[in-house]
Amino acid sequence: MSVIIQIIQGDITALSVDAIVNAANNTLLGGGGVDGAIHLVAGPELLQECAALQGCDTGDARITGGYKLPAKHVIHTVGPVWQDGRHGEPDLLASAYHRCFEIAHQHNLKSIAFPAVSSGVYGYPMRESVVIALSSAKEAISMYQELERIIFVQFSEAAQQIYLEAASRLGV
Ligand code: AR6
Repeated sequence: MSVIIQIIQGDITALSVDAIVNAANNTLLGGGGVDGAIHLVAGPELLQECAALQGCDTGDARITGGYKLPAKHVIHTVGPVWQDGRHGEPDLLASAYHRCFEIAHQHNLKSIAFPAVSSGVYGYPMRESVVIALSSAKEAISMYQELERIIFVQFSEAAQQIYLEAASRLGV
C-alpha cells in the first residue's frame, strides 16, 4: 500500500489520528509550545500517566493515551536543545523521530502526526530539522508496512513553506 505523506499548517491537537507526537522535555511533565497545547486539550489524566513514566532521555520516546484529544495516543519525544550543531544534535533529532516510528510500529499504528520537534523553544533551525524529519519518514515507510499516513504539522505559514520546499527538493 502506498503511504500518504501530508504537510499541513494547523494545530496538531485537532487531528484524529492514531498518534500525535509531542515535542516534550526530559521530565515529561508538560511545558509550553506544542507540549502545553497537547496537555491542555488532553486534560489532567495525561499528566498523571506521564508522571508514572519517570521521564525520557533526549532522542528517545514514550507512548501514552490521548485522553480528551481526538488522537488515540500521544508519543512523547524529547529532541535536542540546539547549541551549534556540533554537539550531536542531528543524531539526537534523528533518533527522536526514529523512536517515534518504532513505537508506532510496536503498537501497530497506521497514522501519525509530527510537529517540528526541537524547532521551537529548543531552537533547532527548521531548514535543517526538516531534512531529518522527512528523511526519517522515508526510512520508516521502507521499514513498516502497516503505515498508511504520516502528517507533518506546522504552526506558522513560514514553517509550512520551509516544509513544502524541502519536500519538493527531497522528492517526498
Ligand atoms: N500544533 C502544531 N505545532 C505547534 C503547536 C501546535 N498546537 N504549538 C507549537 N507548535 P516547541 P521544542 C510548533 O517549542 O522546540 C516545551 O516547553 C512550534 O511553532 O513546542 O521541541 C517542552 O516542554 C514549533 O515549530 O518544542 C520543552 O521544554 C514546534 O511546534 C520544549 O518546549 C516545536 O516547538 C521543547 O521545545
